[in-house]
This record gives sequence, structure tokens and C-alpha cells, in this order.
Amino acid sequence: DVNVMKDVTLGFGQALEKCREESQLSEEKMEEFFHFWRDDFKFEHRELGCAIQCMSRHFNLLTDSSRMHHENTEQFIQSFPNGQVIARKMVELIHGCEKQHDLKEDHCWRILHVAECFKQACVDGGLAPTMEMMITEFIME
Ligand code: BOM
Repeated sequence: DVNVMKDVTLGFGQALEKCREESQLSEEKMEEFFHFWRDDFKFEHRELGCAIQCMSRHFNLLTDSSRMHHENTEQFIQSFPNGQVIARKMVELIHGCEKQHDLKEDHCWRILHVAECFKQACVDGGLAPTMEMMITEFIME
């Protein structure tokens, strides 16, 4: 459900400011995390992959090999209202994307490609929130 995805993204995005410095992600490369869902958002900065890695670590969603920790990720998603509706689906989508990019050795680049694949899978599956939803909610917070 797109509304749950909106909440999960905004929750995950709470870690962006904390991760900016260590990942060298300037505001020019990503102003706010919800821009992830823009149609024209570009997955071209390695720093964004590093930031997503840092943000995932912040919520304890990664294994020692920087792959998704399935149980923790499912619990994280379930911690949002109605999260159980999409938790399994999201874990499956991310895992499918991980399998496609598993040979990439650099964690930041690999995670950037996994994130791009995940976004496309959400768009294809009707799970991607609109920018209007993201901005409205972001302003209300
Ligand atoms: O193998 C590396 C696993 C990293 C997964 C990164 C995919 C996440 C994309 C970023 C968008 C996130 C929105 C919500 C995430 C909740 C987990």
C-alpha cells in the first residue's frame, strides 16, 4: 500500500542528516530523502549508496556483509501503522534486487543499484508513493 510506503520512507529518511557527513552526501546531491520517489531522481552518486548503507545500519537492518537483515527489516517495516501489509513484500522485493546485484563488490555502489532496482519494482508494482503525498506529509510533520 502506497500510504504505508510513504510512512516507511519518511521514517527511514529520519537517519539522513545523521548519515550525511560520513557518507559525504551533500544537499545538492540529495536534499531530502523523500526525493527518492521523484520520477526524474537519478541514481548516479556513489555517496547516496553510502548514505543508504549508513541509514540502514542506523536501524540495524544490515548483516555483517552489508546485505539486508531479513528479520530486522521486516520488524522495522511492521513498526509503522499497517506495516504488516507490505513488510513481507518489501523484504522480497529488496532481496530480489540484491540477488541481481550480488557480484558488485563495492558496498556503496551495490546498495545504490539495489535501491534503484527496489524503486523500479515499487513503481511497477504500484507501491510507489506520489511526490504530492510525500511533500504533503513531510510538511505536516
Ligand atoms: O544489499 C543491500 C541492502 C540495502 C537495501 C537498500 C534498499 C532500500 C532503498 C532505499 C529506500 C528506502 C525506503 C524505505 C526502506 C525501508 C527498509
